[in-house]
Amino acid sequence: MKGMLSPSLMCADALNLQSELEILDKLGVEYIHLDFMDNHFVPNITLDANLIKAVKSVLVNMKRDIHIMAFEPAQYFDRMDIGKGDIVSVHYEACGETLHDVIAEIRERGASPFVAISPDTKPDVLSDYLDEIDGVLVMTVYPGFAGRPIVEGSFEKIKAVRELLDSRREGMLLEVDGHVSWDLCEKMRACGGDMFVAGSSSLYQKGIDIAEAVEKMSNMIA
Ligand code: S6P
Ligand code: MG
Repeated sequence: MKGMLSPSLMCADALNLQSELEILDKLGVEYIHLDFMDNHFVPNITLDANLIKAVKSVLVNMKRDIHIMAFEPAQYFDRMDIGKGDIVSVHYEACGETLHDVIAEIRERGASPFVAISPDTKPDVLSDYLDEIDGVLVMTVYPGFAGRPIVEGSFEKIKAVRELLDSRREGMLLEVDGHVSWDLCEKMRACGGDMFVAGSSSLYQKGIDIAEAVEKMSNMIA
């Protein structure tokens, strides 16, 4: 599977989101990463559900990659207008016993369910869900904020999740989210990542030319 980019909209220029989205779409970027937080599961709030819905009207080719860092995530699905073509990641740690139902609801809406795991969660917990999901989002920083340092052991964790996914069936996606920097993205790819969330450690560094940066990073994770 070729490596894919998912730039993080929470790191883009908040006063120019529409033009930033249009530029990425025209450049052929595969996904736009949309972080939703409830200020409880994580101590922050970023993109709001109405904004995540509104993004849909601007996209031509790029698909939404929605990462919900919230308890009871299904309550937001209508407001985000979740449907065909979307990837929706919900956190293992936030869902408890409801996770099977939440995954089923994402699937019923025609979207692609992923389970996200925070740095302290072991890959083994994924086993019960692998037959129901299309991929896993591995957090390589503690969720809640951009610009955080990578958590020790993240490369080994990407490798372990890759092995787990491949042992179950072909074509499952592994998304890496957190400190996907110029220095680390190639190693993350070599460890088995397919999709890479690009934020303040790469595409959204100050003064960068976005077209050049997208091309450079696409080549690095090809
Ligand atoms: C963090 C969020 C991430 C960030 C991304 C930012 O809770 O889920 O998607 O947007 O990590 O990238 P960086 O390079 O600043 O870590
Ligand atoms: Mg995220």
